[in-house]
Amino acid sequence: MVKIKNIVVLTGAGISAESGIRTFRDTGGLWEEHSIEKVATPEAYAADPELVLGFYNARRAQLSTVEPNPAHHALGRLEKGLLDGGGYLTLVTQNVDDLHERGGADNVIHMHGELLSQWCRACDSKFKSRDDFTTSSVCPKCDHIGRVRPDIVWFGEMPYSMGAIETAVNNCDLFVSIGTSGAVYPAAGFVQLARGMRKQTLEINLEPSEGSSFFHDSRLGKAGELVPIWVDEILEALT
Ligand code: BV8
Repeated sequence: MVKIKNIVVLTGAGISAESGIRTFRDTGGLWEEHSIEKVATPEAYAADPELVLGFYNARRAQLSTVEPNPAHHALGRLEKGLLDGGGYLTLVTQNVDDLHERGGADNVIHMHGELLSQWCRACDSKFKSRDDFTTSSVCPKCDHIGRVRPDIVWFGEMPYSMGAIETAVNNCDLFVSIGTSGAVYPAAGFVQLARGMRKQTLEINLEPSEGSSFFHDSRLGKAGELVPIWVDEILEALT
C-alpha cells in the first residue's frame, strides 16, 4: 500500500460552523439573510459600496469573538506531522476567516480571499487590517480615499492560486474535502480534477455534499469530531 505523505485538504464553511461562524447555504445560513447579488459580486460593490463594506465589516468584527475548534487544531497538527515525516499538507480554504492560522496551520491558501486583508484598487497593494472600512477610508500605502475594497473573491471573479492548487492536487496522494456543500465552482470541481489524476479522495461533511458521488470514501458527522480522528489515523500510519 502507498504511504500517504502528501495531502491536499479543501475546507469550507462547515469546518468553522462549530466555532460559531455561520455557513452560507444551510438553514440559517448567510445567504438566507443576504442576497449574493447584493453583497458578494463586483456589481453589488459598484452599486452600493457602503452596504457591501458593512457586510464584510460585521463579519471581520466577529473574528475577534470566535476561536478555532478541534478540526482547525487537528489540521495544524497534520501540517507539522506530515512535514516531520517528509511529506506535505496543502491546506486550501474557501473560508475568509483566520481560524486555520489560529489553529496552528502556517501555510494556508485562501482561494476566496481573507476578511483581514484589504485591497487598494488605486495602487493595487494589499494590507492587513482589523478596522471597519467605509467609502471614505484612506489607503495607508498611497493615501487615496475610497478605493479600498475587501480582499475577497466575489462571484464572477477569479479565485486565487489556481495554478498552485492544481499542482498540489497533481502531486498529492490523497485529496480531502471538509465541510463544504460542493455548490461553488471551481472549488467544487477539485474532486473531479483529483479523480482525473487518479488520486484517492475522501469527504468529511455533516451530510453528503452535492459532489458526494465523486469521492471514494465519505465520513458523515461533525468536523470537530471526525477530523481529529482522521488526522490521528494518518499520523499513526506515517510512523
Ligand atoms: C469563477 C465570497 C471563473 C466570500 C464566495 C453555473 C454552473 C457552475 C458554475 C457557475 C455557474 N454560474 C456561475 C458559476 C461560477 C460561480 C459559481 O460557482 N456559482 C455557483 C453558485 C453556481 N463561481 C464563481 O463565480 C467563482 N469564480 O468561477 O471564476 C473561473 C475560475 C477558475 C477557472 C476558470 C474560470 C468565484 C467563487 C467565489 C465565490 N465567493 N463568497 C465570502 O463572502 O465569504 S462563495 C462562498 O461559498 C464562500 O466563499 C464559501 O466558502 C463558498 C462555498 O460554500 P461552502 O463553504 O461550501 O459553504 P456552504 O454553506 O455552502 O456549505 C457548508 C457545508 O458544511 C454543508 O454541506 C454542511 O452540511 C456542512 N457542515 C455544516 N456544519 C458542519 C458541516 N460539516 C462538518 N461539520 C460541521 N459542523
